Amino acid sequence: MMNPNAGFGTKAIHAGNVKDQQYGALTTPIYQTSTFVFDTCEQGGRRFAGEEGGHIYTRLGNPTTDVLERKVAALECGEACVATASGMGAISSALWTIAGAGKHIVADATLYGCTFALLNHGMTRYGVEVDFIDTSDLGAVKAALKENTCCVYLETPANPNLKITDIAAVAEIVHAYNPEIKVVCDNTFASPALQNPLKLGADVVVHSATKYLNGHGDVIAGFVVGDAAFCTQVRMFGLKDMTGAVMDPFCSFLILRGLKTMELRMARHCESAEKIAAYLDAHDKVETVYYPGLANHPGHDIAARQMSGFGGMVSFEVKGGRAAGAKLLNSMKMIAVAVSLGDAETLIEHPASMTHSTYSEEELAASGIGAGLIRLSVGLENVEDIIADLEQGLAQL
Ligand code: LCS
Repeated sequence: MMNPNAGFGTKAIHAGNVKDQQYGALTTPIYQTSTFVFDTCEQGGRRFAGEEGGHIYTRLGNPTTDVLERKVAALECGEACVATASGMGAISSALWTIAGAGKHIVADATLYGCTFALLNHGMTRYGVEVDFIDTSDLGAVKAALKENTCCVYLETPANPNLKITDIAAVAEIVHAYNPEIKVVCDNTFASPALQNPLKLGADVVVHSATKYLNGHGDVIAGFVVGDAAFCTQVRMFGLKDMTGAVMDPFCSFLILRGLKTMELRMARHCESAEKIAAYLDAHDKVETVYYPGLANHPGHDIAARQMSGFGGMVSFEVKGGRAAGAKLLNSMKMIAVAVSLGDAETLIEHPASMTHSTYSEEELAASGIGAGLIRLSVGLENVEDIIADLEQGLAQL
């Protein structure tokens, strides 16, 4: 039995593991099977009826993925977890479990582009009402709640401008209005190594595990974490019937492997990002830096309270706007021009034309996503080498 007070690194390695009774394997084996054989017809019936445990079919559960789900639940301090084939699979499986025609969702206006599209262009087609607000404005949160509100959805730090929302304050306002409303927090940017939204009062955490949780840029994956009853609904309806976005057992294995070093990786991401944010902030070719670790960031105090580190993402605008930003991207020698984040490699991208191209120009402006904004995912290379690449690029502007 795992000590519930064990540290993050220990849990990432040991929580949820099952001793291999057959061969004594140290690492969790990959059960690369779609289905499971029943002893009898009656046993199959009992498993479908939920009268007996045991596996049925990998869309409903798999032994490799079970270990990973228990581990991520432990890391997020949640009762249960459901693994999915992508972050969007997690978000859509959770939201289709919560919402339906006639229901109302309040969402922050600054979201990953495809989450924004799902809410703005997808769910509204099926009779779900969605209002976009600024969840860092607590008055706006209070004013947006209605009788049919079923969910308040936010990211903190938000993709791509690292806006910070006070999770505890939002949860308090929402639950005082109606305890049934689910506060859903996308914890992808912080990761559970730096922030646990459930401990701050959120009801549900969603993740793109494509990012820091896996950490090696080789899978697309997601998680939903919450109480056991909600996760069962997600597994048996949102995931099983609505999206079918199930994690593959080999992907589960890769994430189990990646998680073993997560605490070390996050410490390095944070340390380097803090240095790079300070370097950019002092650079005369740089207009603005968005990093919650900088004292001039509007969410700095809240971030210092609700996060144990400021994360590995740094966004900034260079003088000369969008054209100068494009020139900087094109001049990178080591840093890769690519979307995604949380990998060992440092990645740089232009949200307005890439990750957030689902927003119209007006929506970008209303959401505080500048046309020239550049987003940097600080990798695990030596920080001097990352800064040297930025330096040679900035020198060309
Ligand atoms: N939530 C956040 C905060 C994200 O950044 C992403 C993907 C998702 C959910 C969706 O996860 P996926 O389905 O891709 O696993 N963000 C990306 C990004 O910023 N660049 O490329 C993908």
